[in-house]
Amino acid sequence: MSKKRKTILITGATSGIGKATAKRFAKNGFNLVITGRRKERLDLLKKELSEKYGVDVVSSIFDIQKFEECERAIQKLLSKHIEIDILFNNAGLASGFDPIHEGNVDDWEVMLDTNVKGLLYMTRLVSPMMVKAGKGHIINTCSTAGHDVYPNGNVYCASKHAVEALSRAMRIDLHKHGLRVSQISPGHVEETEFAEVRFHGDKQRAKIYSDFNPLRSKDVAKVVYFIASQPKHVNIQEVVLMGTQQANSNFINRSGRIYS
Ligand code: 8X3
Repeated sequence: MSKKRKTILITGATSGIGKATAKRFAKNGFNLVITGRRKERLDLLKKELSEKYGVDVVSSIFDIQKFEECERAIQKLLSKHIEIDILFNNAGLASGFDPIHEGNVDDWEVMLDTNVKGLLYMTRLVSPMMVKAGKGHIINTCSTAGHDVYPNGNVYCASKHAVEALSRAMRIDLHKHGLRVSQISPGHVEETEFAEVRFHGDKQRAKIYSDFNPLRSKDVAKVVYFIASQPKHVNIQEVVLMGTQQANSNFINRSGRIYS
């Protein structure tokens, strides 16, 4: 990898916010490490971005829910002398939408393993290099669900509340080593697989954005880039962003798509 460019590692880069962020950073001359489970998608993105923007793109395929796989992936990067300047802990999902007394335990496991433990694994593996270098930036994808709760959101909201706590706690532990820790908390974002995954592939139920105008992935990516491109003495700790028609998790103006 060329030395002058900075490198961002993006988890969950195969779709939605992760993919849009990969595009935004590549366009701005960053080298990328894009990670996820779906090889074909990562290969396509790698080809597209390296050809279009002339940046180095490494794809790393692993399951973030498994510490050993994360560890192996990071060791491989280290063996190639790839230094990570920014870790974008973005991989996350909502699975299921049931009241707590009817919740599916498998859904709970996958959300907690991905949204909380996956973020922890990647942070534990990447942050020591940043501490050693005395610099680095960790940006966590939280959610408005890290601040609010809503009916049937129970475990997803809990997992994002954990991310919110971890971002604050990580900042306390890492600021004295010169690291920045930031968090983005988007509300509803379309052009992602979020709703479809939440409703287990039920496309009808997943149509939750048709009567209002939500954020797009690229709106969020723009904010991630803004956070990452501040001067070294500035750390934007958190950005909470929602579409204009959304006031919080529970109040959305669903009177049609205004501002389209
Ligand atoms: C996504 C936003 O409101 O569906 O994190 O939880 S919400």
